[in-house]
Amino acid sequence: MSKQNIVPLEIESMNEELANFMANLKQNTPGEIEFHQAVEEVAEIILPYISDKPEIKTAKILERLTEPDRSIIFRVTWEDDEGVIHTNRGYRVQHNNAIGPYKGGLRFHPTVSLSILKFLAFEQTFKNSLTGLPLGGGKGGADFDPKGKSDREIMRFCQSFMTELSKHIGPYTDVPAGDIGVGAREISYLFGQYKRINGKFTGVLTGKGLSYGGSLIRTEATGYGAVYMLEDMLAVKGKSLEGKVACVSGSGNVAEYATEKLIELGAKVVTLSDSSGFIYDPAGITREKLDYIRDLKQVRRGRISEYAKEFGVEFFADKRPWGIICDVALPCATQNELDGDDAKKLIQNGCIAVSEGANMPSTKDAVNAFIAAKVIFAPGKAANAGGVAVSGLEMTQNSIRLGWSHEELDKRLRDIMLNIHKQCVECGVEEDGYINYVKGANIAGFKKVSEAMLAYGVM
Ligand code: NDP
Ligand code: 2IT
Repeated sequence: MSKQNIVPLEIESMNEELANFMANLKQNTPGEIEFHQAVEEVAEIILPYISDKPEIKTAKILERLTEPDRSIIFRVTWEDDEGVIHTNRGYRVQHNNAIGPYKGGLRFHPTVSLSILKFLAFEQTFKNSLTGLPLGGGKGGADFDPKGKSDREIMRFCQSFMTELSKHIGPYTDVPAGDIGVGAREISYLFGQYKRINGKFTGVLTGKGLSYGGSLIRTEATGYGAVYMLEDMLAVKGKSLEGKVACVSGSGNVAEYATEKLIELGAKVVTLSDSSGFIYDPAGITREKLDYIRDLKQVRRGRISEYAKEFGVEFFADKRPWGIICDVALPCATQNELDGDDAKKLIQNGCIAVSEGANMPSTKDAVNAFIAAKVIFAPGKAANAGGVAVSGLEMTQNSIRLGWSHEELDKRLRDIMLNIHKQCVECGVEEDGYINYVKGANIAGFKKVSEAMLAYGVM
Protein backbone atom coordinates (compact mmCIF):
# COMPACT_ATOMS: atom_id res chain seq x y z
CA MET A 1 0.00 0.00 0.00
CA SER A 2 1.38 3.43 -0.87
CA LYS A 3 1.60 6.07 1.83
CA GLN A 4 -1.19 8.23 0.34
CA ASN A 5 -3.69 5.39 0.65
CA ILE A 6 -3.40 5.20 4.40
CA VAL A 7 -6.41 6.94 6.02
CA PRO A 8 -5.55 8.24 9.51
CA LEU A 9 -7.37 6.27 12.21
CA GLU A 10 -9.36 9.21 13.62
CA ILE A 11 -10.68 10.10 10.17
CA GLU A 12 -11.63 6.50 9.53
CA SER A 13 -13.57 6.24 12.81
CA MET A 14 -15.16 9.64 12.16
CA ASN A 15 -16.31 8.51 8.71
CA GLU A 16 -17.75 5.41 10.31
CA GLU A 17 -19.55 7.48 12.95
CA LEU A 18 -21.06 9.69 10.23
CA ALA A 19 -22.05 6.66 8.18
CA ASN A 20 -23.78 5.11 11.21
CA PHE A 21 -25.46 8.39 12.09
CA MET A 22 -26.80 8.77 8.56
CA ALA A 23 -27.83 5.12 8.31
CA ASN A 24 -29.92 5.52 11.48
CA LEU A 25 -31.48 8.73 10.22
CA LYS A 26 -32.34 7.20 6.84
CA GLN A 27 -33.90 4.19 8.50
CA ASN A 28 -36.08 6.46 10.64
CA THR A 29 -37.03 8.82 7.82
CA PRO A 30 -37.16 6.77 4.64
CA GLY A 31 -37.32 8.68 1.36
CA GLU A 32 -36.78 12.14 2.90
CA ILE A 33 -33.86 12.84 0.61
CA GLU A 34 -33.68 16.62 0.98
CA PHE A 35 -33.83 16.27 4.75
CA HIS A 36 -31.01 13.67 4.66
CA GLN A 37 -28.93 16.01 2.50
CA ALA A 38 -29.32 18.94 4.89
CA VAL A 39 -28.60 16.84 7.98
CA GLU A 40 -25.53 15.21 6.44
CA GLU A 41 -23.94 18.56 5.68
CA VAL A 42 -24.35 19.55 9.33
CA ALA A 43 -23.47 16.17 10.85
CA GLU A 44 -20.23 15.86 8.92
CA ILE A 45 -19.07 19.06 10.60
CA ILE A 46 -20.72 18.78 14.01
CA LEU A 47 -19.70 15.16 14.76
CA PRO A 48 -15.95 15.98 14.69
CA TYR A 49 -16.64 19.27 16.49
CA ILE A 50 -18.33 17.54 19.43
CA SER A 51 -15.90 14.60 19.52
CA ASP A 52 -14.12 16.22 22.50
CA LYS A 53 -17.31 17.58 24.10
CA PRO A 54 -18.71 14.64 26.09
CA GLU A 55 -21.53 16.68 27.66
CA ILE A 56 -23.01 17.42 24.24
CA LYS A 57 -22.44 13.89 23.00
CA THR A 58 -24.03 12.19 26.00
CA ALA A 59 -26.96 14.58 25.93
CA LYS A 60 -27.52 13.43 22.30
CA ILE A 61 -28.04 17.00 21.17
CA LEU A 62 -27.39 16.33 17.48
CA GLU A 63 -29.68 13.28 17.48
CA ARG A 64 -32.42 15.38 19.13
CA LEU A 65 -31.94 18.09 16.51
CA THR A 66 -32.69 15.63 13.71
CA GLU A 67 -36.21 15.08 15.05
CA PRO A 68 -38.46 18.17 14.73
CA ASP A 69 -40.37 19.08 17.91
CA ARG A 70 -43.49 18.37 15.86
CA SER A 71 -44.77 18.29 12.27
CA ILE A 72 -48.37 19.30 11.74
CA ILE A 73 -50.08 18.13 8.53
CA PHE A 74 -53.56 19.26 7.59
CA ARG A 75 -56.13 19.36 4.82
CA VAL A 76 -56.77 22.64 3.00
CA THR A 77 -59.98 22.68 1.00
CA TRP A 78 -60.89 25.67 -1.17
CA GLU A 79 -63.15 26.61 -4.05
CA ASP A 80 -61.89 27.99 -7.38
CA ASP A 81 -63.55 30.71 -9.46
CA GLU A 82 -65.65 28.13 -11.34
CA GLY A 83 -66.97 26.68 -8.10
CA VAL A 84 -64.82 23.54 -8.36
CA ILE A 85 -63.61 22.22 -4.99
CA HIS A 86 -59.90 21.42 -4.47
CA THR A 87 -57.99 19.86 -1.62
CA ASN A 88 -54.32 20.52 -0.88
CA ARG A 89 -52.03 19.44 1.92
CA GLY A 90 -50.81 22.04 4.42
CA TYR A 91 -47.86 21.69 6.80
CA ARG A 92 -46.05 23.38 9.66
CA VAL A 93 -42.82 21.82 10.87
CA GLN A 94 -41.94 23.26 14.29
CA HIS A 95 -38.34 22.22 14.44
CA ASN A 96 -36.76 23.73 17.54
CA ASN A 97 -37.66 26.52 19.97
CA ALA A 98 -34.66 26.31 22.32
CA ILE A 99 -33.62 29.92 21.72
CA GLY A 100 -36.90 31.57 20.72
CA PRO A 101 -40.34 30.99 19.21
CA TYR A 102 -40.46 28.84 16.07
CA LYS A 103 -39.75 31.16 13.14
CA GLY A 104 -39.55 30.56 9.41
CA GLY A 105 -41.35 30.97 6.14
CA LEU A 106 -44.31 29.40 4.39
CA ARG A 107 -43.82 27.95 0.90
CA PHE A 108 -46.61 27.42 -1.63
CA HIS A 109 -45.26 25.26 -4.44
CA PRO A 110 -46.41 21.97 -6.01
CA THR A 111 -43.14 20.28 -4.97
CA VAL A 112 -43.71 20.97 -1.24
CA SER A 113 -43.40 17.78 0.81
CA LEU A 114 -42.61 16.84 4.39
CA SER A 115 -38.99 16.16 3.42
CA ILE A 116 -38.55 19.61 1.88
CA LEU A 117 -40.12 21.39 4.85
CA LYS A 118 -38.11 19.32 7.34
CA PHE A 119 -34.88 20.26 5.57
CA LEU A 120 -35.90 23.91 5.50
CA ALA A 121 -36.95 23.91 9.18
CA PHE A 122 -33.71 22.18 10.18
CA GLU A 123 -31.61 24.74 8.29
CA GLN A 124 -33.72 27.53 9.75
CA THR A 125 -32.81 26.61 13.33
CA PHE A 126 -29.08 27.11 12.63
CA LYS A 127 -29.67 30.18 10.46
CA ASN A 128 -31.82 31.88 13.07
CA SER A 129 -29.22 31.16 15.73
CA LEU A 130 -26.58 32.87 13.55
CA THR A 131 -28.62 36.08 13.43
CA GLY A 132 -27.98 36.56 17.15
CA LEU A 133 -31.70 37.18 17.69
CA PRO A 134 -33.99 35.08 19.92
CA LEU A 135 -35.55 32.99 17.13
CA GLY A 136 -36.19 29.25 16.97
CA GLY A 137 -36.66 27.37 13.69
CA GLY A 138 -39.72 26.26 11.74
CA LYS A 139 -41.08 26.08 8.21
CA GLY A 140 -44.42 25.38 6.60
CA GLY A 141 -46.45 25.62 3.47
CA ALA A 142 -48.58 23.67 1.08
CA ASP A 143 -48.35 21.73 -2.17
CA PHE A 144 -50.55 24.42 -3.71
CA ASP A 145 -49.48 25.95 -7.03
CA PRO A 146 -50.19 29.71 -7.09
CA LYS A 147 -49.28 29.95 -10.80
CA GLY A 148 -52.25 30.88 -12.95
CA LYS A 149 -54.59 31.39 -9.98
CA SER A 150 -56.71 34.53 -9.69
CA ASP A 151 -56.34 36.90 -6.72
CA ARG A 152 -59.64 35.63 -5.33
CA GLU A 153 -58.47 32.02 -5.57
CA ILE A 154 -55.26 32.92 -3.74
CA MET A 155 -57.34 34.69 -1.09
CA ARG A 156 -59.65 31.72 -0.58
CA PHE A 157 -56.72 29.33 -0.40
CA CYS A 158 -54.89 31.51 2.16
CA GLN A 159 -58.03 31.86 4.29
CA SER A 160 -58.61 28.12 4.33
CA PHE A 161 -54.93 27.43 5.05
CA MET A 162 -54.86 29.92 7.94
CA THR A 163 -58.10 28.62 9.45
CA GLU A 164 -56.22 25.46 10.40
CA LEU A 165 -52.73 26.94 10.86
CA SER A 166 -54.04 29.56 13.31
CA LYS A 167 -54.53 26.82 15.92
CA HIS A 168 -50.80 26.20 16.03
CA ILE A 169 -49.14 29.63 15.81
CA GLY A 170 -48.94 32.81 17.86
CA PRO A 171 -46.60 35.74 18.51
CA TYR A 172 -44.82 33.84 21.31
CA THR A 173 -45.12 30.32 19.89
CA ASP A 174 -44.57 30.31 16.14
CA VAL A 175 -44.27 33.25 13.75
CA PRO A 176 -44.43 32.34 10.03
CA ALA A 177 -43.39 34.56 7.10
CA GLY A 178 -43.00 34.27 3.32
CA ASP A 179 -40.93 31.99 1.12
CA ILE A 180 -41.36 30.67 -2.45
CA GLY A 181 -44.87 31.51 -3.66
CA VAL A 182 -45.70 33.47 -0.51
CA GLY A 183 -45.08 37.20 -0.80
CA ALA A 184 -46.75 40.41 0.37
CA ARG A 185 -50.13 39.49 -1.16
CA GLU A 186 -50.34 36.07 0.52
CA ILE A 187 -49.08 37.36 3.89
CA SER A 188 -51.86 39.99 3.85
CA TYR A 189 -54.58 37.41 3.25
CA LEU A 190 -53.08 35.10 5.88
CA PHE A 191 -52.72 37.89 8.46
CA GLY A 192 -56.24 39.16 7.80
CA GLN A 193 -57.67 35.70 8.38
CA TYR A 194 -55.65 35.14 11.58
CA LYS A 195 -56.87 38.49 12.94
CA ARG A 196 -60.45 37.65 11.98
CA ILE A 197 -60.33 34.28 13.77
CA ASN A 198 -58.51 35.48 16.89
CA GLY A 199 -59.84 38.99 17.14
CA LYS A 200 -56.33 40.14 18.06
CA PHE A 201 -53.87 42.35 16.24
CA THR A 202 -50.52 40.77 17.06
CA GLY A 203 -47.17 40.22 15.41
CA VAL A 204 -48.05 36.64 14.48
CA LEU A 205 -46.64 36.90 10.94
CA THR A 206 -43.75 38.88 9.50
CA GLY A 207 -43.40 40.36 6.05
CA LYS A 208 -46.63 42.30 6.66
CA GLY A 209 -47.59 45.42 4.69
CA LEU A 210 -46.24 48.70 6.04
CA SER A 211 -49.70 49.99 6.93
CA TYR A 212 -50.44 47.05 9.24
CA GLY A 213 -47.37 46.31 11.29
CA GLY A 214 -44.79 45.47 8.63
CA SER A 215 -41.17 46.57 8.74
CA LEU A 216 -39.24 48.66 6.28
CA ILE A 217 -36.39 46.72 4.58
CA ARG A 218 -38.02 43.30 5.14
CA THR A 219 -38.80 42.96 1.42
CA GLU A 220 -35.23 43.79 0.46
CA ALA A 221 -33.49 42.06 3.38
CA THR A 222 -32.73 38.57 2.04
CA GLY A 223 -31.28 39.72 -1.28
CA TYR A 224 -29.42 42.67 0.25
CA GLY A 225 -28.09 40.41 3.03
CA ALA A 226 -26.71 37.84 0.57
CA VAL A 227 -24.83 40.63 -1.19
CA TYR A 228 -23.58 42.12 2.09
CA MET A 229 -22.19 38.68 2.95
CA LEU A 230 -20.50 38.52 -0.45
CA GLU A 231 -19.06 41.98 0.10
CA ASP A 232 -17.64 40.96 3.50
CA MET A 233 -16.14 37.73 2.11
CA LEU A 234 -14.47 39.57 -0.77
CA ALA A 235 -13.17 42.24 1.61
CA VAL A 236 -11.15 39.58 3.47
CA LYS A 237 -9.29 39.05 0.18
CA GLY A 238 -8.91 42.78 -0.38
CA LYS A 239 -11.51 42.70 -3.18
CA SER A 240 -14.80 44.50 -3.80
CA LEU A 241 -17.87 44.03 -6.00
CA GLU A 242 -16.96 46.99 -8.20
CA GLY A 243 -16.72 45.83 -11.82
CA LYS A 244 -17.45 42.17 -11.01
CA VAL A 245 -19.67 40.16 -13.36
CA ALA A 246 -22.44 38.34 -11.47
CA CYS A 247 -24.64 35.40 -12.41
CA VAL A 248 -27.89 35.40 -10.43
CA SER A 249 -30.58 32.73 -10.69
CA GLY A 250 -34.26 33.14 -9.90
CA SER A 251 -36.31 36.29 -10.50
CA GLY A 252 -38.39 36.37 -7.34
CA ASN A 253 -37.99 38.35 -4.14
CA VAL A 254 -34.46 37.25 -3.28
CA ALA A 255 -33.04 37.44 -6.82
CA GLU A 256 -34.53 40.90 -7.47
CA TYR A 257 -33.14 42.54 -4.36
CA ALA A 258 -29.77 40.77 -4.65
CA THR A 259 -29.60 42.21 -8.18
CA GLU A 260 -30.56 45.67 -6.94
CA LYS A 261 -27.78 45.69 -4.32
CA LEU A 262 -25.22 44.21 -6.73
CA ILE A 263 -25.95 47.02 -9.21
CA GLU A 264 -25.67 49.60 -6.41
CA LEU A 265 -22.27 48.22 -5.42
CA GLY A 266 -20.93 48.42 -8.97
CA ALA A 267 -21.31 44.82 -10.15
CA LYS A 268 -22.74 43.82 -13.53
CA VAL A 269 -25.57 41.26 -13.27
CA VAL A 270 -25.83 39.30 -16.53
CA THR A 271 -28.35 36.53 -15.79
CA LEU A 272 -31.70 35.90 -14.10
CA SER A 273 -33.94 32.85 -14.39
CA ASP A 274 -37.21 31.17 -13.53
CA SER A 275 -38.39 27.58 -13.76
CA SER A 276 -38.62 27.84 -17.57
CA GLY A 277 -35.02 28.92 -18.26
CA PHE A 278 -32.62 31.86 -17.98
CA ILE A 279 -31.88 35.13 -19.75
CA TYR A 280 -28.36 36.29 -20.57
CA ASP A 281 -27.92 40.04 -20.84
CA PRO A 282 -24.20 40.64 -21.52
CA ALA A 283 -24.64 44.42 -21.25
CA GLY A 284 -25.89 43.99 -17.68
CA ILE A 285 -29.27 44.43 -16.01
CA THR A 286 -29.82 48.10 -15.23
CA ARG A 287 -32.15 49.67 -12.62
CA GLU A 288 -34.67 50.37 -15.38
CA LYS A 289 -34.58 46.78 -16.58
CA LEU A 290 -35.00 45.64 -12.99
CA ASP A 291 -38.15 47.78 -12.73
CA TYR A 292 -39.42 45.93 -15.78
CA ILE A 293 -38.70 42.57 -14.08
CA ARG A 294 -40.53 43.66 -10.92
CA ASP A 295 -43.59 44.59 -12.90
CA LEU A 296 -43.31 41.38 -14.97
CA LYS A 297 -42.97 39.10 -11.94
CA GLN A 298 -44.91 40.82 -9.18
CA VAL A 299 -47.73 42.55 -11.06
CA ARG A 300 -48.20 40.66 -14.33
CA ARG A 301 -46.83 37.36 -12.95
CA GLY A 302 -45.25 36.61 -16.35
CA ARG A 303 -42.27 34.54 -17.51
CA ILE A 304 -38.62 35.63 -17.63
CA SER A 305 -38.53 34.84 -21.38
CA GLU A 306 -40.54 38.06 -21.89
CA TYR A 307 -37.47 40.01 -20.71
CA ALA A 308 -35.48 38.50 -23.60
CA LYS A 309 -38.09 39.71 -26.10
CA GLU A 310 -38.37 43.15 -24.51
CA PHE A 311 -34.62 43.84 -24.46
CA GLY A 312 -33.44 41.73 -27.41
CA VAL A 313 -31.24 39.33 -25.44
CA GLU A 314 -30.98 35.56 -25.50
CA PHE A 315 -33.29 33.25 -23.55
CA PHE A 316 -32.08 29.73 -22.83
CA ALA A 317 -35.14 27.52 -22.34
CA ASP A 318 -34.91 24.84 -19.62
CA LYS A 319 -31.28 25.75 -18.87
CA ARG A 320 -29.51 27.11 -15.80
CA PRO A 321 -27.16 30.10 -15.92
CA TRP A 322 -24.03 28.48 -14.45
CA GLY A 323 -22.22 28.06 -17.79
CA ILE A 324 -22.00 31.85 -18.26
CA ILE A 325 -18.61 33.39 -17.44
CA CYS A 326 -18.75 35.34 -14.19
CA ASP A 327 -16.70 36.45 -11.18
CA VAL A 328 -19.41 35.81 -8.58
CA ALA A 329 -22.52 33.62 -8.51
CA LEU A 330 -25.69 33.97 -6.46
CA PRO A 331 -28.14 31.07 -6.70
CA CYS A 332 -31.42 32.63 -5.55
CA ALA A 333 -34.16 30.28 -6.85
CA THR A 334 -34.52 26.92 -5.12
CA GLN A 335 -32.84 23.83 -3.63
CA ASN A 336 -30.41 21.75 -5.71
CA GLU A 337 -30.43 24.15 -8.65
CA LEU A 338 -26.61 24.07 -8.94
CA ASP A 339 -24.99 20.63 -9.23
CA GLY A 340 -21.44 19.30 -9.34
CA ASP A 341 -21.09 19.88 -13.09
CA ASP A 342 -22.40 23.43 -12.77
CA ALA A 343 -19.87 24.06 -9.98
CA LYS A 344 -17.04 22.74 -12.17
CA LYS A 345 -18.12 25.06 -15.01
CA LEU A 346 -18.17 28.05 -12.66
CA ILE A 347 -14.73 27.18 -11.27
CA GLN A 348 -13.25 26.66 -14.76
CA ASN A 349 -14.70 29.98 -15.86
CA GLY A 350 -12.91 31.76 -13.02
CA CYS A 351 -15.76 32.34 -10.56
CA ILE A 352 -14.16 33.37 -7.25
CA ALA A 353 -17.12 33.57 -4.87
CA VAL A 354 -20.60 32.12 -4.37
CA SER A 355 -23.26 33.47 -2.01
CA GLU A 356 -26.38 31.32 -1.64
CA GLY A 357 -29.50 33.50 -1.58
CA ALA A 358 -31.69 30.38 -1.78
CA ASN A 359 -31.83 27.55 0.75
CA MET A 360 -29.51 24.65 -0.15
CA PRO A 361 -29.31 25.60 -3.86
CA SER A 362 -25.98 23.77 -4.27
CA THR A 363 -25.90 19.98 -4.21
CA LYS A 364 -23.40 18.19 -1.99
CA ASP A 365 -21.13 17.58 -5.01
CA ALA A 366 -21.24 21.27 -5.85
CA VAL A 367 -20.37 22.35 -2.30
CA ASN A 368 -17.50 19.84 -2.20
CA ALA A 369 -16.21 21.11 -5.55
CA PHE A 370 -16.26 24.75 -4.39
CA ILE A 371 -14.47 23.94 -1.16
CA ALA A 372 -11.88 21.72 -2.87
CA ALA A 373 -11.15 24.55 -5.34
CA LYS A 374 -10.99 27.06 -2.43
CA VAL A 375 -13.75 29.15 -3.93
CA ILE A 376 -15.17 31.60 -1.38
CA PHE A 377 -18.49 29.94 -0.61
CA ALA A 378 -21.25 31.12 1.76
CA PRO A 379 -23.98 28.55 2.46
CA GLY A 380 -27.60 29.69 2.53
CA LYS A 381 -27.94 29.46 6.28
CA ALA A 382 -25.38 32.26 6.61
CA ALA A 383 -25.84 34.16 3.34
CA ASN A 384 -29.64 34.42 3.29
CA ALA A 385 -30.14 35.01 7.01
CA GLY A 386 -30.80 38.72 6.43
CA GLY A 387 -34.46 38.01 5.63
CA VAL A 388 -35.28 36.27 8.86
CA ALA A 389 -33.10 38.74 10.75
CA VAL A 390 -35.28 41.65 9.63
CA SER A 391 -38.32 39.47 10.42
CA GLY A 392 -36.89 39.33 13.96
CA LEU A 393 -36.61 43.12 13.92
CA GLU A 394 -40.24 43.32 12.70
CA MET A 395 -41.24 41.25 15.76
CA THR A 396 -39.32 43.64 18.02
CA GLN A 397 -41.01 46.67 16.46
CA ASN A 398 -44.44 45.01 16.84
CA SER A 399 -43.69 44.32 20.51
CA ILE A 400 -42.60 47.85 21.31
CA ARG A 401 -45.28 49.30 19.00
CA LEU A 402 -42.83 51.49 17.19
CA GLY A 403 -41.37 51.51 13.70
CA TRP A 404 -37.72 52.14 12.96
CA SER A 405 -36.53 54.15 9.96
CA HIS A 406 -35.16 52.74 6.73
CA GLU A 407 -31.65 53.87 7.68
CA GLU A 408 -31.85 52.38 11.16
CA LEU A 409 -33.04 49.01 9.82
CA ASP A 410 -30.53 48.84 6.98
CA LYS A 411 -27.77 49.58 9.47
CA ARG A 412 -29.01 46.84 11.78
CA LEU A 413 -29.20 44.40 8.85
CA ARG A 414 -25.68 45.38 7.78
CA ASP A 415 -24.36 44.83 11.32
CA ILE A 416 -26.11 41.46 11.62
CA MET A 417 -24.58 40.24 8.33
CA LEU A 418 -21.16 41.50 9.42
CA ASN A 419 -21.56 39.61 12.67
CA ILE A 420 -22.60 36.42 10.83
CA HIS A 421 -19.50 36.77 8.69
CA LYS A 422 -17.37 37.23 11.81
CA GLN A 423 -18.83 34.13 13.48
CA CYS A 424 -18.19 32.06 10.32
CA VAL A 425 -14.56 33.21 10.24
CA GLU A 426 -14.05 32.46 13.95
CA CYS A 427 -15.42 28.92 13.65
CA GLY A 428 -14.47 28.11 10.06
CA VAL A 429 -10.89 29.14 9.38
CA GLU A 430 -8.76 26.17 8.25
CA GLU A 431 -5.06 25.59 9.01
CA ASP A 432 -4.04 26.91 5.57
CA GLY A 433 -6.05 30.10 6.13
CA TYR A 434 -8.96 29.12 3.85
CA ILE A 435 -12.23 30.23 5.43
CA ASN A 436 -14.64 27.32 5.29
CA TYR A 437 -17.92 29.18 5.71
CA VAL A 438 -19.90 25.93 5.66
CA LYS A 439 -18.00 24.71 8.68
CA GLY A 440 -18.10 28.12 10.34
CA ALA A 441 -21.85 28.60 9.89
CA ASN A 442 -22.72 25.13 11.12
CA ILE A 443 -20.55 25.31 14.22
CA ALA A 444 -21.50 28.88 15.14
CA GLY A 445 -25.21 28.13 14.61
CA PHE A 446 -25.04 24.89 16.56
CA LYS A 447 -23.19 26.37 19.57
CA LYS A 448 -25.99 28.60 20.84
CA VAL A 449 -28.78 26.09 20.24
CA SER A 450 -26.88 23.25 21.91
CA GLU A 451 -26.00 25.43 24.88
CA ALA A 452 -29.68 26.22 25.45
CA MET A 453 -30.76 22.60 24.97
CA LEU A 454 -28.14 21.43 27.47
CA ALA A 455 -29.36 23.99 30.00
CA TYR A 456 -32.95 22.71 29.79
CA GLY A 457 -31.96 19.15 30.70
CA VAL A 458 -33.46 16.07 29.13
CA MET A 459 -36.62 16.85 27.16
P1 NDP B 1 -40.15 33.69 -4.99
O1 NDP B 1 -41.36 32.86 -5.04
O2 NDP B 1 -40.26 35.16 -4.90
O3 NDP B 1 -39.23 33.36 -6.26
C1 NDP B 1 -38.78 32.07 -6.51
C2 NDP B 1 -37.96 32.09 -7.78
O4 NDP B 1 -37.33 30.82 -7.92
C3 NDP B 1 -38.80 32.28 -9.03
O5 NDP B 1 -38.04 32.91 -10.01
C4 NDP B 1 -39.13 30.84 -9.41
O6 NDP B 1 -39.46 30.65 -10.77
C5 NDP B 1 -37.82 30.17 -9.10
N1 NDP B 1 -38.06 28.75 -8.80
C6 NDP B 1 -38.85 28.24 -7.83
N2 NDP B 1 -38.88 26.92 -7.89
C7 NDP B 1 -38.08 26.59 -8.92
C8 NDP B 1 -37.68 25.37 -9.48
N3 NDP B 1 -38.14 24.20 -8.98
N4 NDP B 1 -36.82 25.39 -10.52
C9 NDP B 1 -36.36 26.58 -11.02
N5 NDP B 1 -36.71 27.78 -10.53
C10 NDP B 1 -37.55 27.78 -9.50
O7 NDP B 1 -39.28 33.11 -3.78
P2 NDP B 1 -38.08 33.79 -2.98
O8 NDP B 1 -37.30 34.67 -3.88
O9 NDP B 1 -38.63 34.32 -1.73
O10 NDP B 1 -37.23 32.51 -2.59
C11 NDP B 1 -36.13 32.05 -3.38
C12 NDP B 1 -35.22 31.20 -2.52
O11 NDP B 1 -34.73 31.97 -1.42
C13 NDP B 1 -35.87 29.97 -1.88
O12 NDP B 1 -34.92 28.94 -1.78
C14 NDP B 1 -36.22 30.45 -0.48
O13 NDP B 1 -36.33 29.38 0.43
C15 NDP B 1 -35.01 31.31 -0.18
N6 NDP B 1 -35.17 32.31 0.87
C16 NDP B 1 -36.17 33.24 0.83
C17 NDP B 1 -36.26 34.18 1.81
C18 NDP B 1 -37.27 35.27 1.77
O14 NDP B 1 -37.22 36.13 2.64
N7 NDP B 1 -38.16 35.32 0.81
C19 NDP B 1 -35.35 34.19 2.96
C20 NDP B 1 -34.28 33.22 2.87
C21 NDP B 1 -34.24 32.32 1.86
P3 NDP B 1 -40.99 30.39 -11.20
O15 NDP B 1 -41.66 31.70 -11.03
O16 NDP B 1 -40.92 29.91 -12.60
O17 NDP B 1 -41.53 29.34 -10.26
O1 2IT C 1 -35.81 30.83 4.53
C1 2IT C 1 -36.02 31.87 5.20
O2 2IT C 1 -35.21 32.30 6.01
C2 2IT C 1 -37.27 32.60 4.97
N1 2IT C 1 -38.06 32.21 4.10
C3 2IT C 1 -37.62 33.78 5.81
C4 2IT C 1 -38.16 33.37 7.14
C5 2IT C 1 -38.70 34.47 8.00
O3 2IT C 1 -39.27 34.10 9.05
O4 2IT C 1 -38.56 35.64 7.70
